[in-house]
Amino acid sequence: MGSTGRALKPKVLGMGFALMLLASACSKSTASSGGDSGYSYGNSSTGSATSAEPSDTGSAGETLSIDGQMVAVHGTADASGQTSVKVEADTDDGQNYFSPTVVTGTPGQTVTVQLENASSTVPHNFSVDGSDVNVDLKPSATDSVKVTLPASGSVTFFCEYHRAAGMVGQLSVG
Ligand SMILES: [Cu+2]
Repeated sequence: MGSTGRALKPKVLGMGFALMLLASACSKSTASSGGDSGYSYGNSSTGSATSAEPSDTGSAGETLSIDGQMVAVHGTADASGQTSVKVEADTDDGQNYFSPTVVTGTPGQTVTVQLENASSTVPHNFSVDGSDVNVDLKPSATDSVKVTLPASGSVTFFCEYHRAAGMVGQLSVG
């Protein structure tokens, strides 16, 4: 009995893990910046239209897997019971993104997406996977388009110019 020569095999941490640690250590912290949302909606609209506004509730560095990519979450908006929802396309420090990243609502709900390209220099686009929704947004342009939320699960919306760079979001029903 008794085996001899038990080799010690050092366990090497994966590169990916090390990178994750690095990334979380570097996540930008903009503490104590009150009221930096930049949203200011006038109350001049008439009628009973209601609009969901993105809620950017802290949690900096939150990511979500959308369209097969890990993307930074720039807020979530709940469109349940609303007739419209605002979605901004923007570019910050070379990063192209939508805000909110996730729009939730009820199964099959139709909602008007009020689009705004918040960048004054970069053209964007709003398209919904599997539908004919495809809206070009010149710099600083606004537009609106009706979308139908899925019967279940979620569908991807994306900028057709920056989809591969992670400019994607999600229409999702609970
Ligand atoms: Cu874009």
